[in-house]
Amino acid sequence: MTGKVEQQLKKEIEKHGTICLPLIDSENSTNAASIAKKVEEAGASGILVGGSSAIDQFELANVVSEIKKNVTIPVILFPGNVTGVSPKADAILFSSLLNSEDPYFITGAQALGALAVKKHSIEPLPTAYIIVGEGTAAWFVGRARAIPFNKPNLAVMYSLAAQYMGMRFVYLEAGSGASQNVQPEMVAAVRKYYEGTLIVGGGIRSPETAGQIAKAGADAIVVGTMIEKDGQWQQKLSAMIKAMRQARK
Ligand code: 1GP
Repeated sequence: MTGKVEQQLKKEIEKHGTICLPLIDSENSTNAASIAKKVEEAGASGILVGGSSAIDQFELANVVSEIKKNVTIPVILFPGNVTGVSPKADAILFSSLLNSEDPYFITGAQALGALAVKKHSIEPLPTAYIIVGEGTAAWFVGRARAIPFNKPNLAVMYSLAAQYMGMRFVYLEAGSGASQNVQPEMVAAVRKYYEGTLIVGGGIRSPETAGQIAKAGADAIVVGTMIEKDGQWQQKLSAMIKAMRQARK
């Protein structure tokens, strides 16, 4: 039962090998609408909106509406809690933080938020959210028992479990602004086993790194902090997207 956005993302992945899904944090981004336009022009295939500490639903709703007016690519919610559900979005990474120590982040928030997703006809993308490395907001807020960066097998175990539980997306997350990104070795190990859509994010800030992660087998790469301020990052983002696409040729 795959919806419109999921099919569109699949087509983009077939076309480009690896796609870019920039993340706009509704609470940290200045001028989200203009940022959205720029990322679309740079070649992004969709826009994630959310963040682990975004709790203002009114602000989120405004940001989503403004972005929707400015772009044609899908706007996908990336919630850190039930407050991350917003009516105007096209889809939501309906995520379970598989390696949290708190059941609230594994099934609790999901049960609380599910009816709102249904009510507003937001397309749910069933996602296993797996946190790698410590010290970030996602790690702290989500009470994660983080997978060490040098233990790819642990990420494989969680990803395969996610597949067997029917989750069509896995998001390997080092956390926003992470001092190191998920290593290509871990991405490659997960890719070998996990058959769904593999998203990787956190601390990816250069074309070289983006290319390495793409080459290792990521279907989608998330870039957040770099595009937060409405500044001169557009060329760099285009170079990163180019590197992702070339890596898969
Ligand atoms: C965070 O993976 C995303 O949830 C993006 O990370 O902000 O470090 O690019 P950065």
